[in-house]
Amino acid sequence: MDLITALEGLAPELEKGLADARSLDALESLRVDFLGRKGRLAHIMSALPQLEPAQRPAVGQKANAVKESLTALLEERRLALEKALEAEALRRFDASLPGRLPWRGSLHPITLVTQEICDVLRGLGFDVASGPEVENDFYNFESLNMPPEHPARDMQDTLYVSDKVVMRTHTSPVQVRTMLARKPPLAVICPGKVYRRDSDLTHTPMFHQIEGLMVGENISMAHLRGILTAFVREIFGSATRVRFRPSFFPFTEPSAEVDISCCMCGGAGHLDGEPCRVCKTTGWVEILGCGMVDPAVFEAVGYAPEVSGFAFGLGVERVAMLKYGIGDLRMFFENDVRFLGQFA
Ligand code: 2NL
Repeated sequence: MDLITALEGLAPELEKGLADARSLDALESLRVDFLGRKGRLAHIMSALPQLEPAQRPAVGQKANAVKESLTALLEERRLALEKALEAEALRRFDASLPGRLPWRGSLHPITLVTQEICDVLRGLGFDVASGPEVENDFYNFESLNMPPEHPARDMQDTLYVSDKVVMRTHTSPVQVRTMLARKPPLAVICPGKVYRRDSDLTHTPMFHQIEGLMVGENISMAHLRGILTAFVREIFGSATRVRFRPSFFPFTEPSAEVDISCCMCGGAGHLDGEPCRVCKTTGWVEILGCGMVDPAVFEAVGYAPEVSGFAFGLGVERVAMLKYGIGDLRMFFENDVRFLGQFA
């Protein structure tokens, strides 16, 4: 059979194949079969060198024309197939199915409780301040009436960066910096991360603290009591009872610890006849430490001996656990979305 006839037979053959091609893969197989490097067109043209040189141009032109028409046939079929596949996909698409909602994030409970506490204290007249988490010995200890041999500086409790540099063990250094930068009267609270060399069921090496400080003329223990009572009633509810127990801190004198009536059992010590697990049947839970600022602290920041003031400090994790009835401190640090999502 001469080459021209063979070339002319390709298009009808491809059309036959195309009639049965139901997928883009089948189409591609046909393209390779007819137009590929080892396909039918190439096979026919491999006989070209055996022709008389005079016959070659005509066959070559025919081959080009056939190649073009085969390509056009394939392209036409491809467009039709794609259209059909798309129509089929649309037919199957059910616009009435419920959509997949994106997950919505939420603030961490520690952030929420910090914001709530700061909002309440701002309402009572306090400014909010922040400062470095890596501190000099002076701001973290020395200025707070804890001289070099003070037991609170023990390597057991403090994370040392170097001899004179520590991870702050409380947010008091921010208040010291505030006193050095401003003159009394002032009222400031300092929320933030603090660090201790401690890790067990009820302690983590990093936790969150909020400290408050009010300094002025004739600031007394009565102001301390009034402010802190108003504060805990805003946070835990207006029926909350408050009691002050004598305590000790190096930077306050006198010092006290504040208990509130148990927010789980309402102070009864029992819940549905069972002993209350939050207050261990005492009806009270400790919520914060406080006191009148020790004159040695005022001296360290250069304040006149006539000024007076009170200060207090609380652990945010502890408040969050009491407020939300969370029994395990580790929940705050595992970042399990099933836990975190409950505070949205
Ligand atoms: C606690 C007790 C407290 C302070 C923190 C303070 C700060 C300055 C001066 C005096 Cl600048 N005192 N802070 C005072 C008493 C207690 O925290 O149990 N915190 C978790």
